[in-house]
Amino acid sequence: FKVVTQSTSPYTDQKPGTSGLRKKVTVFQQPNYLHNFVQATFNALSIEKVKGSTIVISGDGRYFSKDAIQIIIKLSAANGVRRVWIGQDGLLSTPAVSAVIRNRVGSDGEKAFGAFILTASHNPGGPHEDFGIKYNSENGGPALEGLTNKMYDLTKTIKEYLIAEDLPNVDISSIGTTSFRGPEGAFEVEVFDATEDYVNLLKTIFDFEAIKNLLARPDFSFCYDALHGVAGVYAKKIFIDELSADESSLLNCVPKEDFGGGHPDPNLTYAKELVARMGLSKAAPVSEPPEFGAAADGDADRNMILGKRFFVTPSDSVAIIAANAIGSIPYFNSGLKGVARSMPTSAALDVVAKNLNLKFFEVPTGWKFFGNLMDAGLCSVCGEESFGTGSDHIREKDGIWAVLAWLSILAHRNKNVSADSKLVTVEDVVRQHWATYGRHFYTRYDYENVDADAAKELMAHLVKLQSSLPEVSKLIKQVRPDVADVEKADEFEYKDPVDGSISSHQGIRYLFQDGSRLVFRLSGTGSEGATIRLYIEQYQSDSTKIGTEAQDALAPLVKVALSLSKMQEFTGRSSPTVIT
Ligand code: VG1
Ligand code: CO
Repeated sequence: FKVVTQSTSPYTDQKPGTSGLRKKVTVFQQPNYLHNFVQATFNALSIEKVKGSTIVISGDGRYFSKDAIQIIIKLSAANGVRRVWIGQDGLLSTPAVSAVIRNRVGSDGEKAFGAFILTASHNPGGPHEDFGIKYNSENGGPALEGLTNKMYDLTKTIKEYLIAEDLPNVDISSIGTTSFRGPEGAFEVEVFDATEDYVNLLKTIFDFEAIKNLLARPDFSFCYDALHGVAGVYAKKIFIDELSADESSLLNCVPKEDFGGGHPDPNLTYAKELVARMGLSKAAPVSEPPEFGAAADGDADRNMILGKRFFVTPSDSVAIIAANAIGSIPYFNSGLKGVARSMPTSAALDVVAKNLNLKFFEVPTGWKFFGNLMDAGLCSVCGEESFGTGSDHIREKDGIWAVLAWLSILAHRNKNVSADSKLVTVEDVVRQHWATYGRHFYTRYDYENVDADAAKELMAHLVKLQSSLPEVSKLIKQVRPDVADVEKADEFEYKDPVDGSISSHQGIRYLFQDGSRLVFRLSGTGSEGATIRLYIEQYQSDSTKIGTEAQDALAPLVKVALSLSKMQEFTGRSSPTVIT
């Protein structure tokens, strides 16, 4: 093939958000839009480093992925990449990409330098929906802000890109290697089994035999919903082939370009089928729901864990995994190096860390901040309230890992429970946890696609309010005299303990005297308008009160949050789009 230098003009909107660049497919289809971003990434990495390297390109299979993969192959070839690795059909979950970067070794001993992950995660897919691209670095984790800022700067001035225009499209549907010759020598495209590296890694972490025995119990039943995302590929391999679960336990496990028209976000609103099957839908009651249910998002890094008629909040989930890891999960048998959560995630994990005397970190929203801690050996288990849980086995959150972690805990708890006595259930595990550590009532209100200026004004109003706490307390007392006073209010800022970098404006916090918290943030993953996230949390250690319904327990704080922020006044919304 020949290398052609094409001239191009910059786009002004290519700033990566919380997790890569996410836009409508139609935006990505503009002339040179994807080309510019990929070339800017290569330039930011430095062309010397890109030359001769191995790069992974794959994603969740959403609409436009197939076209994007062929374009990125041609750009990679022209920029001197030596080898491209692609999961069969262009599919690799985000955690699998991380595993491939960290663990896959090529025929001549080489490893991957980085990856382009093609996904917009939990956002819908299709010709009129979202596409996304994210670059992951050599440690298997999302590019850090230093790199993404550099990429963004370069997209604003880009004048040309290099492309191998005459390189034929590569067949990515079958496993095998295709070789080409360019001006600088050989260029290879290797298509491999998407499950291989990832499943091998998971087998070194969990006791598959113990999980298999749990799934085989007559009193246990299981259900997994991939919401037509890429998790389906792994679910078949792991739950059916490896763990011998019944085919009928898989829902929506065929990956689709448009996720079957759904919203591939594993929460109580969007994972409707699973929620109904688990007996959590008032409109569609079922007589005998499964004991365990779980769902994933489009790129399979998120998870939702459900018991029979029972929802586990993601903030509780990470705390419970941390509290039970040792003994249940062989990978952790030598102990936990530390634990971490994102700032808006509830403090349930903090209490576990304190009790078990573990190192603890609070980082801004987005998985990239956990990576440095893990690379430095400071953190083993971490999580976010947004249905993200994971560990230092890779540098991304991991949806299937979380499911296997829960199954491991249940297997361990039921090890000595015979099939004719009562099974220890998901609900039992959670209630016992609350009884030991207290309960953090938690809810998140999302206001999606709000007018961007209105959202900014609301945030500015909340920051301004922070300058007078007596004033805030007065306002609160007018609405709910039973709510505690605000003790501290600020904008969260994080100093990375490893590299010293500072991330500011990471969310507006109101911290109450009784440990309750209100947090306000603007989403960095949307593709139009603004999304306001309101996080509400209250701690309860009184054992007679921990059984209350979350929405009832939190009602006073919700009222305070809506009134302090003047939500309806600024946004015109009387209720949120999604409550989780
Ligand atoms: C959201 C979540 C955040 C998560 C991010 C990426 O970001 O709140 O916790 O890390 O999505 O998840 P934001 O900026 O919209 O609040 V995923 O599954 O899109 O990689
Ligand atoms: Co995701």
